[in-house]
Amino acid sequence: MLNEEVDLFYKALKDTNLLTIEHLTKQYIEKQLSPLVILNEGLIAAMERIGQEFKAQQIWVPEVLLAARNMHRAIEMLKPELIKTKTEPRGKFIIGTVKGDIHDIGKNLVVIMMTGAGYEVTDLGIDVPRERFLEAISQINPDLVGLSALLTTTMLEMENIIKGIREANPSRPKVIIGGAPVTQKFAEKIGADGYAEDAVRAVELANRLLRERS
Ligand code: B12
Repeated sequence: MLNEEVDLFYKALKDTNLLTIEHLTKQYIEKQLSPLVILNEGLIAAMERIGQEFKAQQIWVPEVLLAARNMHRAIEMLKPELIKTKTEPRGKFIIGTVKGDIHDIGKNLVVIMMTGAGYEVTDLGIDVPRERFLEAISQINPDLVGLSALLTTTMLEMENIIKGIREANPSRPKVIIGGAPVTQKFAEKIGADGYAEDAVRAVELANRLLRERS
């Protein structure tokens, strides 16, 4: 996508009028552009700029909240396109954003892509404590669990949750983690089975882990 096109998404994310992002997203869907290109090269690239401005204290939480609201709307519009590829049931997946953290745009994208790839997904939402993960795991018996965190402080909670999961059952479920501050190295350090940097790679990782298991 051209720089000027990313500008359009950036401006639409900052617009208080929801119609702006709706019109733009609709226009790009009608152009028959791949929904993943609209998402990654348009919306996520524009959101990254907003993150940088936030970091540099050029904008504040209300503006980021506005961008998040607009991003949610655009993702809702892309959702039918993103999950079109639905295939045979692959396995059960539980996901949540860990305790203390309310960021959910990335997690919701992982939910959409995993659903599209045929996983039966249970979304525990945001600010999810370790006990809630453990309770859901014992009720649902998933093949995979996903933990999301966007803050350097809350990513530490992931280790605590993984310890609880392993204490209950050392071999099942597989645990995958993600979120902007998370790395492969961190995943290895805290005993996760895998890390993925985006929602498409999350599906590839999940498929690989389940193949290796069987
Ligand atoms: C939007 C946003 C918000 C919104 C969130 C709205 C919402 N509903 O999510 C609001 C305004 C609420 C917010 C609040 C705060 N935020 Co904020 N926020 C952001 C921002 C700008 C974008 C995040 C985002 O949605 N990115 C787009 C998505 C698509 O990307 P993603 O989340 O990384 O997800 C992808 C991958 O990481 C991966 N993935 C994600 N989860 C998972 C899970 C699994 C299992 C896998 C495999 C993969 C995976 O796949 C996703 C899709 O491709 C970031 C900046 C940034 N660069 O991340 C700051 C940022 C995360 N926020 C930050 C901060 C500091 C805060 C606040 C503390 C601010 C404050 N003073 O109150 C609060 C924290 C509130 C809390 N307790 O959680 C800092 C964190 C700094 C740090 N080092 O910890 C950041 C980095 C901004 C900055 N540069 O300073 N924020």
